[in-house]
Amino acid sequence: SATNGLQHTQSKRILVLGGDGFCGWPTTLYLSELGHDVVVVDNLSRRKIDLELECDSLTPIQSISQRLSAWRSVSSRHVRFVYLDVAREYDRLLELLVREKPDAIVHFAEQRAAPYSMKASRQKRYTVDNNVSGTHNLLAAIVESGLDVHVVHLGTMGVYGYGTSGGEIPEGYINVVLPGGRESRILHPSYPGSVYHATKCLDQILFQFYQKNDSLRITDLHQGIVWGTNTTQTRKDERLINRFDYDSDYGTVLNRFLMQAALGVPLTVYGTGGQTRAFIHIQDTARCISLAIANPPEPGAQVEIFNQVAETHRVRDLAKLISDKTGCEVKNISNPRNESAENELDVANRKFRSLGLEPTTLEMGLLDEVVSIADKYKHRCDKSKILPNSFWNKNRRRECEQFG
Ligand code: NAD
Ligand code: USQ
Repeated sequence: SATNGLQHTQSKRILVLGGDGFCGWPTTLYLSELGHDVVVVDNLSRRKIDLELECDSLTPIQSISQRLSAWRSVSSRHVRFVYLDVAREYDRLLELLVREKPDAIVHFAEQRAAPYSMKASRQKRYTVDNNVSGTHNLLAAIVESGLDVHVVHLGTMGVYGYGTSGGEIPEGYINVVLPGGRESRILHPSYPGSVYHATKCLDQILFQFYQKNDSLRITDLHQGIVWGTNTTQTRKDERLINRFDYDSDYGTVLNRFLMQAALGVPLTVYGTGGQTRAFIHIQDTARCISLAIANPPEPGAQVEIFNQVAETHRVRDLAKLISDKTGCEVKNISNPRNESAENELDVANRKFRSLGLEPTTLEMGLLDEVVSIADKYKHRCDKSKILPNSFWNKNRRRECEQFG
């Protein structure tokens, strides 16, 4: 139900930065349905990148004003929209904070595709400028406003790196003995695998500093790969439909495989498919964020870090699961990325479980729903956007061009 794990929530004023995006839109609706007063803040840059890449969401997403008026007609709830660039319009951001006096700010407003961030220098620089400035502007504006706001940031499992750590990945921190014998609790070492993932590591350091210096209250959610498209709220009206990225830059692996199966084209497994990753369903993204909002860190407490993941899977096992289900072919292609070919992954997610989250897993029928959405809209797919066209370095590009 919409209130899964949320018995004690009181209504709050919430800004959702990046609330027009894939995770932000369903989260906005979920928070609004729970009775919070929500304002979406977005510069629509994701829609502009669609134009740049000459690609579109597989699902026919509506403009932000159509989305909000549709939500008003189905729910009688009013969500406002502010068109604002968090990374470039500091003064307007500060004014917005002072005017709205939010209790919580959910921060999704970053360039989030690893392949896009590796395309060329322009996209590398844009990703760093946009993500790091956006996060820093938000923190500086909160300090300047003098408000006590809880920041809930969407980070990534990718900050921990893949293939470098043995054993269970803890939730953010590790206890170490420093040279000289001093004991310390420090952030888990960062091992980013792309320029995008590196910006999330830089965000972590900014959070640590602003917590220490200004006692800001911050929760950083290290989220795994999100799959699925619709939620209980976006299903209420066709005009509320969520984004579905399938192209090689923005489409994430499980949704891409499900869409490829619906189209009847071979599943694009990069390399051996031995990469193990963490996954979470889009409905649980929204649930986790509302749980985080309901459980802010105490003033003065260390940055709260949750691993926002439901389960882990190996890429080739996902391909086999979908191939067994649908009969589609699996194709191993050269890996455009520079990443470990094989890795194990064991992730702690006890904090969200202790707050009552019962995560959705792959077995629970939602795979069929994604395939049927992909099937319904497959006429909108541009097949030329499926194969990789961003490469981590010159060698990867050469291998992909030579061997396919
Ligand atoms: P998305 O690109 O669909 O949404 C991001 C939104 O932020 C877009 O609407 C975009 O227009 C907006 N935005 C970007 N820069 C902005 C700026 N400077 N000012 C105002 N608005 C800006 O991405 P998503 O999939 O919804 O991801 C949201 C967040 O969750 C990201 O920070 C991402 O790193 C994190 N995350 C996503 C996934 C996933 O699988 N999708 C997994 C883990 C973490
Ligand atoms: N992969 C394939 N075939 C494909 C697409 C991807 O084999 O067609 C492989 C990739 O090589 C990679 C894995 O699948 O090993 C995951 O790739 P992805 O594109 O699904 O996910 P990733 O690039 O890691 O990024 C996504 C989101 C990002 C978020 C991250 C969470 O785009 O915003 O931070 O998932 S995590 O991976 O846990 O760091």
